This record gives sequence, C-alpha cells and structure tokens, in this order.
Amino acid sequence: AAVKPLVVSTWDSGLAVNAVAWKILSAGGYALDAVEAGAKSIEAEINCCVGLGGNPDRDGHVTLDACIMDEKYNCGSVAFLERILHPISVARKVMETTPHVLLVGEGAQKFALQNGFKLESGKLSPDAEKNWKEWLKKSEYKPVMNIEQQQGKGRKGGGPFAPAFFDDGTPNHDTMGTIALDASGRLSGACTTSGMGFKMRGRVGDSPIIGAGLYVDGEVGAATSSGQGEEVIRIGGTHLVVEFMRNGATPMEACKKAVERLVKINPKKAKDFQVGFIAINLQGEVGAYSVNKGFSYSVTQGNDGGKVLMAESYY
Ligand code: SD4
Repeated sequence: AAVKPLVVSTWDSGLAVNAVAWKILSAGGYALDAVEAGAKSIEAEINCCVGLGGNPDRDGHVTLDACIMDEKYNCGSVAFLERILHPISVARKVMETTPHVLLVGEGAQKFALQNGFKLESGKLSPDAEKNWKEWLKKSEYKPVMNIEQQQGKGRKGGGPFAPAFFDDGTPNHDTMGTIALDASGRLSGACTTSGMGFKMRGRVGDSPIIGAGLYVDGEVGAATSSGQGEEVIRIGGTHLVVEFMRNGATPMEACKKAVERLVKINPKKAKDFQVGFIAINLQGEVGAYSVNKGFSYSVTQGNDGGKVLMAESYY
C-alpha cells in the first residue's frame, strides 16, 4: 500500500515548505491546499529566489512565475507578474475562476488586483538591491550552477531560508517545486520562483509552464523541476518524467531518463548547467535525479518528520 500522505519539495529549503504542507496533509486535507500553503510560506520569506524578496531582472524589477495543478488536469499559471506577494494563489485563481491556464504581466497583475490581492511596493529587498548593483558592474548573464552551495560552501547565514549566495556574491537559484499525494490518494503540485536572477526583462523560465516546471497526472504521478529553465522547456521536462512513469518507470528511473535526454541533446553544454527533477507516483514512491551533483530535495512522508536527501546525478 502506498505510504501516504506524502510531500516532496526541491532543495533543502523545501523541508520547511513540506512542514507547512504536512499540517494540512496529516489532518486528511487536500493535496492542492497543502502545496499552495507550502508555496505561500516561502513566497512570504525574504530569499534570493522565490517571492518579492528575490533577485530582480536586469532592469531592477522582480518578476514572478508560478503554477499549480490538481489531480484532474486542472491547472493555472502566472508569469512575469510584478508586485504581488502570492503568485501561487493568483495561479490557483486563474485555474479555478477563468477559462484560461496562463496569464502574464500586466494582465496577470490586473487580474490579481481585481481578485483582492494587494499591490506591493516594488521595492527590492536589501539583499536583492545589493546583488543587483553588484551584478550591474559587470552585467554578465551567466547562469550559475547550484552545486557548491549544496556542498556547504559559500552559503551565507544559516537555516532553511538562508539566502543562497556564493561568497563572491554570485546569486544561486532555488525555485520551490512541491508535489504531494494526500491521504485520499489525490495528487497536486505547485511551483513558484522569481526566476533566474538578472534575466532579460520579460524572460520566463520553465517554472510557470505546465509540462516543463510542473506536471501532475492524477492517474500516474507528479513531477517538478529546478535549474536552468530553458533546458527544461526544451524537453518538456516534467511531462516527460510523468510519461516515463506511465510507461512503467519508477519515479527515480523517470527522472534519470529525463536527465539523460537533456544530456544527450546537450553533449557539450550539460556539464555546465544544472537541472534537477523530483517525482512521486500514486504508489507513494519518490525519486529525484539531476544533471550535476548538488541537487538536494526534501521528503516528508508517514510522520517521519521529514528529511533532506541528495539526488544522484549524471555527472
Ligand atoms: C528558471 N527554473 O527560472 C527556474 C530557476 C530555478 O532554482 O529553478 N532555480 O529557469
């Protein structure tokens, strides 16, 4: 029998997110409510990579991407959303109250305001401000692999929400993807991010793209991703992971096969970028795999209090 409920999130920062989700799951609540609550908890924190405290785009504006999906193929998403605290909840509103899946930019913001969300100041967090000014000096857009941080080097501060920066000030990125199976066997997922730091204005990554940053199939399983979004979009990453599971792969095998696809189409580049997938299935099995070393993930299942694991990697 499946060990449920179960919630899995990307990175070590996912442990605190799981704990929020677990309150709902352990009380017999709905997986969708659990993943939304988890995502909201980290959106409200000041950290480099999720929510309004995150690193801005090149022009100095924080633009947020998020999506959510339930066990019945209902999904909602927002991208390039500015000055709204909880993009995940706007995504859920898109899912539940509009005939659409994805709203972007000004239109997404207008929709949020019409639905009672508040317009925040748009001021950068002190860390984000500092990092942006630092970045402007060289204005070099070079995505950094999230590796060393996970090996304990260069991370400033402590605790699950410590800002993930290298000692030289280079920001790292930690998108929050959360997937859950509730006590009734319903699957859901949420993904939320401020995206790649210092991205081109208007750039949208994989995180709000259904089938790239997140996919849930109520008959099979769920998957979410973190890392270099462009590479995930190129292979329809999480949809691919879920389809591998449909065809019999375990979550771990499915994540591995998707990573192998990424490496195969990027024989020269793959060593220099990071992508990690996590997946769960209806049987309550969990898997993860990344291109390069250093992708951690957090698993909370069956009252074990939760644990952080390091994914196996291709390299
Ligand atoms: C993006 N996938 O915007 C996101 C970034 C990320 O950990 O995952 N950071 O491409």
